Amino acid sequence: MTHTKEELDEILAFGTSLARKAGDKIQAAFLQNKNIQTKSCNTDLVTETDQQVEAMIIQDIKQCYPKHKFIGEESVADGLKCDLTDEPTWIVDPVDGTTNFVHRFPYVAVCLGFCVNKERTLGIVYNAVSGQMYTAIKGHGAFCNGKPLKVSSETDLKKSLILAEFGSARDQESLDFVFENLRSIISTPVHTIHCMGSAALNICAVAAGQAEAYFEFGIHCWDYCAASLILDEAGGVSLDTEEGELDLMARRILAAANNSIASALSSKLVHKRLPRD
Ligand code: LIP
Repeated sequence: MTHTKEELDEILAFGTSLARKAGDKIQAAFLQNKNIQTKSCNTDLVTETDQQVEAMIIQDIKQCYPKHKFIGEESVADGLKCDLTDEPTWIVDPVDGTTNFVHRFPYVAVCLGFCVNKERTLGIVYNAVSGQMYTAIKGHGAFCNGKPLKVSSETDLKKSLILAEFGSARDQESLDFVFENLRSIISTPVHTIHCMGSAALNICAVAAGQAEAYFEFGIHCWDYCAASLILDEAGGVSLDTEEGELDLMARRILAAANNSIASALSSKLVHKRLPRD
C-alpha cells in the first residue's frame, strides 16, 4: 500500500492534533502527584498517565483510521505482540521520558511513528512541556513548529556534544556496559556527554543541530521510530550502532549529524545484541 502526499499531509494533521491532545493530558498531570508503578525492574517506571494517554491515542486512531495497526509501549507491556507488518502501523510512545515526567523534569514527549510496508513514513515527536512539535514526512523535510530543521555541520567527534542514556537496567553487567561506552566516548575526548532522559527528544536535538550524536542500546521501537525519521529528514543519519541500516526491532541506535561523526562514534563503542522487539 502507498499513500499520496495529500493523504500523508492529512495523516500528519490528524497526528499532530492527537499529539497535542495527548500533550494536554501530560501537562495537566505534570505537576500533580502521580500513581507510579514499575515494569521490568524498579527503575523502569510507568504512571497511569502513560496508560491513559496510550489508550486515548489508540482509540482516536481506531476511530479515524479503522484499518490501521498499532504497536504501543504500554500495550506491549500489557502482553500485546510487537508485530510490524506491511500494513499501515502506528508506533506509539505515549510518554517518552517517563522518569522525567515522574520527577517533573521538563523533557517529556509524545511519539507517533507511522510505518507503511515496514518503512518509517511519518514521524511526530511533541515535547508536551515546551510545546515543541517535531514533524517529518519521508522525503519532505523535517520541521519544529513549522520551521525547517537542520543538523550540525560539525564533522569532528572531538568537537561534539554527545547525548547518551543510562537506560533502566541497574544490574552489574548492564552498568559495566554503559560505563565502558561512556568512558570510551568522554575520553576521546568529546566536548561533553549529556543524559537528558528521552530517547526521542535526544534524537530531535541532533536533528535540530543542538548535539552531534546520540546512541543507546536497549531502547525500543516506540522510542526511536518517529524521531529517527525526523533526524534523517533534517539531513542526519539514523543507523544501527554498528553503522548498518537502522533496524526498528533491534533495540539500538546511533543517531548522528553526519557519517563522519557516526563512524568515529561507532568505532569507539562496544556493541551488544539485544532480544528483538
Ligand atoms: C525511555 C527512553 C530513555 C531510555 C529509557 C527508556 P520511556 O523511554 O526514552 O532514553 O534511556 O531506557 O526507554 O520508558 O520513558 O518511554
